Amino acid sequence: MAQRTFSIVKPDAVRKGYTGAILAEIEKAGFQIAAIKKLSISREQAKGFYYIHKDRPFFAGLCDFMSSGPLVLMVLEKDNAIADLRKLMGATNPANAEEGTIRKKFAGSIQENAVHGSDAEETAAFEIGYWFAGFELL
Ligand code: FUP
Repeated sequence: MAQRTFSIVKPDAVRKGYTGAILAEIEKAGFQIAAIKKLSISREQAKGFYYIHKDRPFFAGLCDFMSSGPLVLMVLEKDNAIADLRKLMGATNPANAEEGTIRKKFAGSIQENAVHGSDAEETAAFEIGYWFAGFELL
């Protein structure tokens, strides 16, 4: 059954002009783009999104980075979307990402790692609801 996940083309990848190439990888892998928007977010919005990491040492740097320039927010749909997107993205640290993954191709560092993808059904539901209104997902 089709499942939804939430994804971001992060500011590093947008800045480097990789948005189109990353969207092409995602579509080539069989995902439908159910909703998409490009915007700049505030540090407060980034903090709310990454709240789960609030006590981690990288939290402040991560929120600065995510609010450093425009990003592309997406809801993606396909069978097994959550796990399949994680596989397509590759490891969090691009140094450990497998050949052919988005992070291997486009990420520069563990922080500036090009893409986000939800890691579970509950987080996907939270993340989609955090960035998209119901009317944007008809
Ligand atoms: P992922 O689910 O692969 O995006 O990774 P995590 O949820 O573990 O981390 C969320 C984000 O925090 C990563 F995408 C990048 C950032 N991060 C760091 O900047 N440093 C770290 O050591 C770990 C994660």
